Amino acid sequence: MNPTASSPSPTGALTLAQEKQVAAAAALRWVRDGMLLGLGTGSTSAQFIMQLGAAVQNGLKVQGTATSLASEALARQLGIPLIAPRRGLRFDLAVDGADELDGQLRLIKGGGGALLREKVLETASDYLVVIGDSSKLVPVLGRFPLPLEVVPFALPWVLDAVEALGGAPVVRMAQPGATDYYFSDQKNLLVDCHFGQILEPERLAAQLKTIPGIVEHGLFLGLAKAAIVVRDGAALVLRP
Ligand code: ABF
Repeated sequence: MNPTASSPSPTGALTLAQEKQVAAAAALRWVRDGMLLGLGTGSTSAQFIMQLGAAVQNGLKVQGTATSLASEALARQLGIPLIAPRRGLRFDLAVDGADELDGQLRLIKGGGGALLREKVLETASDYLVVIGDSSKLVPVLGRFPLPLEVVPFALPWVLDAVEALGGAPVVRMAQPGATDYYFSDQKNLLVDCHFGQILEPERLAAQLKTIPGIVEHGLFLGLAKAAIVVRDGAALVLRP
């Protein structure tokens, strides 16, 4: 599980919550008047959306589309003009969090349950910048279980197929210890897959794409153009 926001960051300089604020503020400096923005999901993205909302109140002229109903509600509440998906819509900049990122900016995303809309929207973006606290950068992906979005009907066969690939699949529940399933904004299930170290993310991604019923997986490969991660209280910009 991701460390809680109030726990001290691995570096000790700032709390994780403070690190998220620093990363979000650094990303905000990349936003220009007139931009069409992809708005991410999760607590770090929420920091960015809140800071963006303040900038909009101060006259910044942007529009956005959110990667989840939760982010959409937050953006609307803050007065950020929203645009609905339409043919030909592309985003100048998408800002989103991640559960893990490696040195090649390969990502695991989906811990927040929004991986499908995130991947759709970020594929339609000219520039994805990932923002994260100091717990996100890892040498090898896989400490965080890989989320899959799965059509409910297909669940038994998807679980079998993931195990055949060497993963230990766990269906996400609405709450820890609950008896009812978590459902995505699209009313699909989320399956968190423990593969251990993922040494060949591209190969695993290709294998997962062959399994019918998996709507999308949480490996984001070749999408992020940059990442802003916080280390020792400072925002570092990483590029592949
Ligand atoms: C979202 O950001 C998800 O893909 C990912 O799970 C989440 C990370 O959450 P947080 O920023 O709260 O650590 O985009």
